Amino acid sequence: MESGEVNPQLLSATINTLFGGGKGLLAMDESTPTCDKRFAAVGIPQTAEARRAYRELIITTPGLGRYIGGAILFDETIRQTTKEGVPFPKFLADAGIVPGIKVDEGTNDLAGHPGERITAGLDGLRERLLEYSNLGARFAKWRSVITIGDGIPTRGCLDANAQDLARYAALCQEVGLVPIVEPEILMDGDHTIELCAEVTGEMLFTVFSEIYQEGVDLEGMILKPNMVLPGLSCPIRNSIDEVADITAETLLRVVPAAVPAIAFLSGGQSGELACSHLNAMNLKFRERLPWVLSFSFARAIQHPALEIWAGEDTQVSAAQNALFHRAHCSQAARCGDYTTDMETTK
Ligand code: 5MM
Repeated sequence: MESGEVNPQLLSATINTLFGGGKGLLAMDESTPTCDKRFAAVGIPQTAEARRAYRELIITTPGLGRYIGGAILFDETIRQTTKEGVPFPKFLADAGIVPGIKVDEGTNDLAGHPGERITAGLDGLRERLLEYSNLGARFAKWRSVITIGDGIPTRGCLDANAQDLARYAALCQEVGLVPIVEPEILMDGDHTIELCAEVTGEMLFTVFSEIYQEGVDLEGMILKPNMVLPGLSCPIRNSIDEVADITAETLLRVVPAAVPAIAFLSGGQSGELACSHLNAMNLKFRERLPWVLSFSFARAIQHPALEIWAGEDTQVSAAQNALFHRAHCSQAARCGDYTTDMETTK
């Protein structure tokens, strides 16, 4: 193959491994500031060694590969090793979990658009992707952040973020990495679920327009969207079925059937709620979904484990049990087999 040519078989093989057997993804790609914020909230020291120890706890959870097909790492994490000196990507691969990498460099204010953000990281990305590939990554992730508020999002913000997502995806495919395209509509605000559906649909339409224009192979990418939810301070709270219906219908209108998999972010929902929503979509829309509908949760899988661990060596095993349980529930939801009884019969 010539340089720059996409290898669709390689991309498809990676995607099949990520989602085969009803599995989904574990996002453990918190940047250092985000990880430190989560540590500070439960009183864990914010050091590189504590971050390493926490990520080791996660990836050495016995049997995690039964439910998790791929784990998204952060730049610091992909270079770290277990206590015994095994590089994290190798440990994951040996456990049957495909290593992936977050390649965006966070968000900045979007010039000329007060209150809106643009994701950084395209400069030098081709070279970084090659390095990550050499470190063992087989897929990548880039997150754009869209806020709903007074007069926002603007068309300029949607266009700029969608174009960067598409350019990132094309660069990934060129080096054989499967791109996860993550346009996140934040839950912050008092907007209704209907407004979230409108903005989510508009952003996804814009993203796929750019993806067509950039020549991205639809069969060789993964979409990581938000679920369609009311804003956190919206007084109207919607039922599980309402969220499932409006989310699935929004996606059915705009996501091409050629895309093999959709893996939701949890966005700050509890593990139980995120699983209930995902499960309802897989149950109610089983006959209509052209794509795998799975998960790429961070907080909805990790949060209970982080609280139990709290930086204490003696708590590692209990924390791993909690992580394993959330991974199991997420996998059940991805198959439409989750019930809240699973939460009481651990
Ligand atoms: C939205 O965040 C992604 C999914 O996490 P949740 O399931 O908790 O919503 C997550 O992969 C995120 O992109 C990473 O944690 C990196 O976040 P930062 O803010 O550190 O770039």
